[in-house]
Amino acid sequence: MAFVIEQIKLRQIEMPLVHFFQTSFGRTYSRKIVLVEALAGGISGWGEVTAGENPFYNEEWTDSSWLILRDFVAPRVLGHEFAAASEVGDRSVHIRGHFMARGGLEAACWDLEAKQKGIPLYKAIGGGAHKQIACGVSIGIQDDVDQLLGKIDTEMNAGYRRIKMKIAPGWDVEVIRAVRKRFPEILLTADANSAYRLSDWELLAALDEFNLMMIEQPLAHDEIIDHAELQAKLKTPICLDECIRSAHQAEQAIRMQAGRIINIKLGRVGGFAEAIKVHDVAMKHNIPVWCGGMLESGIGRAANIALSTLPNFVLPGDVSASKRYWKKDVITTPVEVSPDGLITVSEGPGFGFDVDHAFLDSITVRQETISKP
Ligand code: OSB
Ligand code: MG
Repeated sequence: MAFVIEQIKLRQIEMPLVHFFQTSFGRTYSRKIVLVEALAGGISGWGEVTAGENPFYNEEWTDSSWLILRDFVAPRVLGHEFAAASEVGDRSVHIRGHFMARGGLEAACWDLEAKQKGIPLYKAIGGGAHKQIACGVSIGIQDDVDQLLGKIDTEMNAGYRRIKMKIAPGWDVEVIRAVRKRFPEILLTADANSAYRLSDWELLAALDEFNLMMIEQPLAHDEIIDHAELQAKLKTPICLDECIRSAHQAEQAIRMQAGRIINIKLGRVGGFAEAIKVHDVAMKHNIPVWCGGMLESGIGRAANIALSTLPNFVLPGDVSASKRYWKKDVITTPVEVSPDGLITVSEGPGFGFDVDHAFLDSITVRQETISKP
């Protein structure tokens, strides 16, 4: 079903997190999120830009995504006839980087297409292999070890199936030792967000004794070759996050044995079309994937749920309940997780939730509607 986007609405919201979130690159108390609404024929599709508040995870941040979308992506997409949402990304492939900005609009177009067809987003993307999504949680660096142990206890009791803890120099071997002592059996992973160098390999090899399911992105954000060298020295599987920005890079990383698991993030790879390709490349090579999170509002969260229904999403992801992040989410019914750690996929049209417009307006700090000149 073809569509022509008549208007694009950019909206920036601000929402304080229930608890701060700290990675190796910094601490966040409040999110500044850009939401994208794509309008065609009276239908509106919603997407979320997953960029952070600063260019520390990758090069993008809230403000850069706004400008890229307004000045470079929207003019290429408005008024163009698309035969399918899968073609939207192609209109801005000439832009270097800025995948999260581009991915926010791309995701909005998939939601639009799904609503046009009257089907759930997960069906529009060819998913549906899982009707329930297995959930893990990502727990940031805390003020002290007791606070971390308390958080892990809370999340295990809530039913989550896998605990990921953030690590950084000074918050690694001894902290993981303390976690393992208290929780010897849990599925445990560690995410370094690029905090180490290959020369730190002995410290990373010291983590082998803790039976981690994986160690995520230990080395630089754009590094594949050193990860291959590191993986050869470790028993623990490496999971790649930051450095996989396309299916081509996924294929190269797999070929080089730079890791044994891939974390797919919708924004990081520029949207659904590329995320599906990364998924397919990994599946072809028997590399399991899971869905990463970027502290999304309900709109991005719903997109992650749809993505997670593709068949090779076989490991618990970082997609968890709205209430872990927000006092109140931007969707009328929050994302909930069952006591056995599952999210049931919505059968509603599009992304499967209703936007709480009044609440959204109350937390909007800027808004701009872009139409074809
Ligand atoms: O590396 O997965 C990451 C949040 C911000 C930036 C990077 C990462 C994360 C998370 C959060 O781990 C996952 C979540 O949304 O809960
Ligand atoms: Mg990560």
